[in-house]
Amino acid sequence: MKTTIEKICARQILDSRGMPTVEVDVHLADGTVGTASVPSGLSKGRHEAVELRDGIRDFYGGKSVWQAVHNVHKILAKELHGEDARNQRRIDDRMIELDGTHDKRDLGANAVLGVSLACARAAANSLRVPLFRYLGGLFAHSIPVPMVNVLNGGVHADNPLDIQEFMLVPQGFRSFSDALRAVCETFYALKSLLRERGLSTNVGDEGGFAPEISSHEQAFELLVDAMRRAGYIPGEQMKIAIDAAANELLLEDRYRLGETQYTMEELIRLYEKWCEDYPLCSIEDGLAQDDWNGWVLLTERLGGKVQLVGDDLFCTNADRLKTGIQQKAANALLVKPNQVGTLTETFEAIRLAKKHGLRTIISHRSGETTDAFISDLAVAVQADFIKSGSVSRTERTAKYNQLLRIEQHLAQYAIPPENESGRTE
Ligand code: 2PG
Ligand code: MG
Repeated sequence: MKTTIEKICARQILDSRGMPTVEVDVHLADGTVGTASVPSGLSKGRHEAVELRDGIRDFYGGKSVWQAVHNVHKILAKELHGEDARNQRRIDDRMIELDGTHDKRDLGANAVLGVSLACARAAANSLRVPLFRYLGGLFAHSIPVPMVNVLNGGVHADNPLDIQEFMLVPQGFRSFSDALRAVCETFYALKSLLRERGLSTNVGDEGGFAPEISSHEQAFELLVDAMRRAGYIPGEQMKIAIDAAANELLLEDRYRLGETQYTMEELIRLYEKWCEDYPLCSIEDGLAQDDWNGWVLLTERLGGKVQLVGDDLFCTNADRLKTGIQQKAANALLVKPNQVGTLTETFEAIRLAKKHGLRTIISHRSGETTDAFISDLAVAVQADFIKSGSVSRTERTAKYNQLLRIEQHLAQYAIPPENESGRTE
C-alpha cells in the first residue's frame, strides 16, 4: 500500500529559544515523507504530558532530547513499521500502549507527538491533499480569528509586567487577511507609541513588545491608543484578550500582581473591573490550574460576557475537561497538542469541548519551530480562534502565513473569521 510506513527517522533540532526539540520524518512506501517538529512551553501546566529531556547538566544545560530521539528510532520506528499512516487512531493508540504511563513519561510526549503529527502529514502528502483538508474533510472551510500577542510579560519577557500576554482580537473583518492586516497596522502603531514614550520596542519570546512597564492598566491603555492610532475602533473593530498564566502568580493561597497580593475573590473583582474599563473579551488562565472553586466562581461572575479560557487548567486533556464541564468552570478550551501528546487525543478534547458548547482556541507554545501544523489543525477542526504570538518572529508568522495560504486555496469558499469574540450578549 502507498501509505504504509517504511521508515521513521528523528533528530534533535533547535526551537525559537535555542532549546533542543524533536523533529520526525515519516517515510511511506510510495516515497513520500511527512516531517513534523514539536514545540515547547515555559509556563507549563502540572498536568501536561511529559517532555523527555536528558538532564545531562553539561549538555545543552540538561535540555537535550537525545533519549526521545533514540526512543523514536529504537522503539516507535520498529513497532510502527508496516502500519498504514492513515490509521491515525490505531497508530496513536499503539504509541500510548507502548509508553504505558498516564503522561507519556516513558517514551516522552515529544517523541510520541513528533511521530503522531508526522504520520498525518505523510499521509496527506501521499494522498496529495492539503493537510487541513486531510484532517478536516471536505467541509473544512472556516478560518479562525487570530489572537495576536503584542505585549509580552510574565515568564516570556524580562520586563516587570506580570500578566504574560496581551493579545489583539480583530472583530468582524470580511476575511482572515483583512483581520490580520488590522492587527499588523495596530502592531506598527503600538511600536511608534512605545518609541514616542521612550519605551523599549525589543520583543519577548512570542514576538510581542516587552516594554519596561509594570502597570497592567498602562498596558491596556497602550493597546487602546494603538488601535485608535491605526484607525480601528476599540471594542468594535478590535478587542483585547489576556493570558494571566495565573500559576505563575500564585503564592500559596494568594495571587501576586506587582506589589499587591490578591485573594482569589479580589483577583476576580480586578478582572471584572478590567472588563468594565477596557474592551477585554477573553481571559486565559485567570486562576491557577487546580483552583477549581475559583474557576467556578470566575465563570459564574464573568462567563456570561467574557471568554474564560482553560489552558493549564485543562492541558488539552479530555478527562480534565470533563471535570470542567461538570463543574461549569471556564467556557473555552485552549488546545496545545504537546500538552497531551497525540493528535487523536487532541481531537478528542476538541470534540468534547464543541459538544458542550465551549469555544476552541488552537495554540502555539512559547518555544516554537517554523512548523505550522496548528494552522491546518485550526481550519480542520473549525476552531474559533488561533493564537500564535505576535506578527513578528518567523516561527510566529509561519502560522499566520499558512492561514493566508489556506485562505487563498479556499478562495471564495473560505468562511471568514467569526464576527464576535467573547460572549457579549
Ligand atoms: C501559554 C503558552 C503559549 P507556554 O501559556 O498559553 O502562549 O505559553 O508555551 O510558555 O506555556
Ligand atoms: Mg496560557
